[in-house]
Amino acid sequence: LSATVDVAELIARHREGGGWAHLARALTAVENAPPWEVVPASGPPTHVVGVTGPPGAGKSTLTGRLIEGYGDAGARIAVLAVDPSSPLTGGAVLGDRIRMEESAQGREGVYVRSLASRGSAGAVAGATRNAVRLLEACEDFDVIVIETVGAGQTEISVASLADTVLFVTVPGLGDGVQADKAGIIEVADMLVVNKADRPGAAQTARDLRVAVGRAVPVLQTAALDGQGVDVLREALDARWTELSADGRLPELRAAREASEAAVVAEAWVRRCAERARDVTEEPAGDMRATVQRILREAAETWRTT
Ligand SMILES: Nc1nc2c(ncn2[C@@H]2O[C@H](COP(=O)(O)OP(=O)(O)OP(=O)(O)O)[C@@H](O)[C@H]2O)c(=O)[nH]1
Ligand SMILES: [Mg+2]
Repeated sequence: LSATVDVAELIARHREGGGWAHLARALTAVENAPPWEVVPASGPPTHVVGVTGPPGAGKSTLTGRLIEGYGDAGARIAVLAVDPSSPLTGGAVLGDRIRMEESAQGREGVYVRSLASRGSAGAVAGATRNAVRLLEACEDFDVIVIETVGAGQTEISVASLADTVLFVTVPGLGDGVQADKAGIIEVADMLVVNKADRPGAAQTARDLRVAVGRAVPVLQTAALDGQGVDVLREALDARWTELSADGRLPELRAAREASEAAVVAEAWVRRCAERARDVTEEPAGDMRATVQRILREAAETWRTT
């Protein structure tokens, strides 16, 4: 990263021990960096779980339970709560963080952090990807959870960073899912009907199975009292063991890298478009010359980074 902060150095210092301060600084650096600054992948792969779904489905409560479950099992877990800063979800993250920090309280090897990313889907996904890379580089975690709220393309871009995409919904939302054919459901690896203490959970689970139309585990949880969370954790671990054993992981990660390239490209194009807009505000701004200059600049940057 070309920022004033030496991320590699911070990670090295984190690994020497001494709390979370170095990691926190490194994460702040990537949070503020443009998405085309790519933290290189390093260290052995860590299971990255993307938790997503409609607002209020119980993602944070469920993640809190996972923190407790993994913590009790002696596993180390990092959680990134991604706030796409849309008007719809603004402010959600603070409450999330409080809920999850309650679960994390007093537990060693648990790191919870919110990532307040601004901008396009590409920008948010870029910052999240870099944060995940940092956490992986720490070699300090067994699981990395990314929680993101249902928010269209941003949700999909962020979830696609995960090795396992967990879609959380609630009883009664089975029909809405059917309309989501080209959406998040398409990339989900596991579905959870949370709030199973409410009526209709089994029916929603059946509707989901039909709507998805492929072999994807559909689980039921009641995160508030912790029911079903152990089964979920076992399913997550089983998937990770399988991915690691059957050779699919490198394939999956390669696909993830390809979508990263798209994220970086998207961020670049947007930046160029913004610049073009600025310049045309000048008197008699010459659009064609501007575009040519931007493309030349982009090409030079691509060549050198
Ligand atoms: N009845 C019931 N309520 C639940 C359950 N899990 C979560 N809740 C409640 O649902 C509300 C939303 O929970 P959150 O965990 O904040 O949901 P979220 O999906 O993280 O919400 P956003 O991040 O705002 O999208 C809270 O009031 C929880 O206490 C459950 O299993 N049963
Ligand atoms: Mg939440």
